[in-house]
Parts: sequence; C-alpha cells; structure tokens
Amino acid sequence: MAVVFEKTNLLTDKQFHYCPGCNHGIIHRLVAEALDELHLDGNVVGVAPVGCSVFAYDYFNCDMFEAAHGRAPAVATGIKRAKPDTLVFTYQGDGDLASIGTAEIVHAAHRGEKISTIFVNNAIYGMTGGQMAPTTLIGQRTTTSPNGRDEAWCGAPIKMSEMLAAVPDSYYIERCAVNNNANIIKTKKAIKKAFQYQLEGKGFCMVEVLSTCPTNWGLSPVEALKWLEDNMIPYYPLGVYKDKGATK
Ligand SMILES: Cc1ncc(C[n+]2csc(CCOP(=O)(O)OP(=O)(O)O)c2C)c(N)n1
Ligand code: SF4
Repeated sequence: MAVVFEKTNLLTDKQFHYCPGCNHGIIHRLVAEALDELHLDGNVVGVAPVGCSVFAYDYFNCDMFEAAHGRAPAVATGIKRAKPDTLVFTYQGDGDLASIGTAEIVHAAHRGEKISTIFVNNAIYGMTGGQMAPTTLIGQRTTTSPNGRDEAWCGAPIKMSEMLAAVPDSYYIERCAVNNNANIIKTKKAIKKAFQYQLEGKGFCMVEVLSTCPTNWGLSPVEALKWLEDNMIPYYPLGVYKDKGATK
C-alpha cells in the first residue's frame, strides 16, 4: 500500500505530554517537518525553553539544549557563534520570550544573531497555572487577573513581532497562527523560510505563532480555536512584519 503520511524523522517516538487541544504539538511537528525537508538531520541544535514546552528536548530528534527561563537566545548565540555552520533555533513561549527573556530576545535581534526563533504566543503562562503574561489581552481573565486585564493598571499587551521588526538588524519577522489548515500551511512556510535564511547566513529571524491553551483559558479545544480567531488575531494581526530578503 502506498504510504501517504509518515512521521517526520526529526521527531522522536516519545508521546507529547501536552493537554488535549494544545497547539504546541502542531507547532513541534511543523518545525520538525521544516528541518526534515531542508535535510538538516544531524546539523541542527535546538534550544528548549522553560514553560509547557520544557520537554521539547525529548521530542525533537536533534541535538537540544535546555536554557534557563528566557535565556534561550543567549544560549543559542553562544552555540551559533561556536558552530556557525550549524542551524540553531530557539523554541519559546510568551512568558519565556516576552516577559523574563525580553532583554535576551531584544539584544539578540539587535546584534543580528544568525539564529531562528519560534515564538509560541498563547497569551498566558501555561505551565505555572495560567497567570497573566505580558501578551494577555485586555479584559482576559487569568488566575492573576480574575476580573480581566486592566490596561490602566497593567499596560497594553506587548506586540513582539512589531517591536522586533523595528530593530535595524532583524532580518525576517512573521506572525502566523495554527487555528486552521490554511494557517497551519502558512506557518510551516514561514518556519521553513526562517531556517532557509539562516542557512544563507542572513540575520535574526523570528516566527511568532499564535497558539491555544484550552486548559488555562477554560475552554474546550474547539472553543479555544474560535477564541484565538475572534480575540487574538484582531489584536495580533497575522502577516509578514519584515522580510529583508523579499524581492520587490
Ligand atoms: C527564573 C524563573 N522564573 C520563573 C519561573 C516559573 N515559570 C516557569 S514556566 C513560566 C511561564 C511559562 O509560560 P510561557 O513561556 O508562556 O509558556 P507556556 O507554558 O504557556 O507554553 C514561569 C513563570 C522559572 N521556571 N524560572
Ligand atoms: S497548560 Fe496550556 S500551553 Fe500547557 S500543555 Fe496545557 S494547553 Fe498547552
């Protein structure tokens, strides 16, 4: 019988620990497929975050490093500078990248580090029980904003793609989502492009992926996809924020 769908080589056989309906698993798969399609098996180092994807090192079938919370871009910088021919990526949540790790990501982008960052924005701290993140939407209820995030008290949710696109030496920044098939296909294309640019020696690239956390949002997996579409995408519009390699 003809095989039409197979597990990608760049994922191990370990079963994901993610909650039902969590989008981390889809995003892992897209990263692994992109690496596989670029024939990068054996010349890749990923840097795992602290957050629900802390065990990413068990799932990606390549060399992996575990960074302290938020420090993945600094760790990736060291690896890439020591091994410039290796593809180096970070995989980070919004608590990791946009809160405790804001300094690391901003400076890595400013230095134009030749690394690729996959930024998974689910608007909440998933692993620690659903606290408010810098990305939490105005009015969104979390365990630390039970009445909804108040802009006067907490400020506006941080838009990392817009911010990092403004950095002179960032090279490619795109925001995607995995809430439907069309967007999943676009996300994979964006991730592959970020890796391709790194292989060509270009500068800092980031793909932000809007993602669900049904458990801490208090929604079913299907409701969570709809919530993402109705609430996250209007505030975090999808699209390319910067692409220095785009042909005019
Ligand atoms: C130095 C330090 N501070 C705080 C924590 C607690 N902590 C672990 S994961 C996390 C937030 C994770 O949220 P996010 O990065 O959005 O990832 P998610 O779990 O939602 O995928 C926090 C605050 C920690 N592990 N280390
Ligand atoms: S807590 Fe949220 S982000 Fe973490 S695995 Fe569950 S659904 Fe995913």
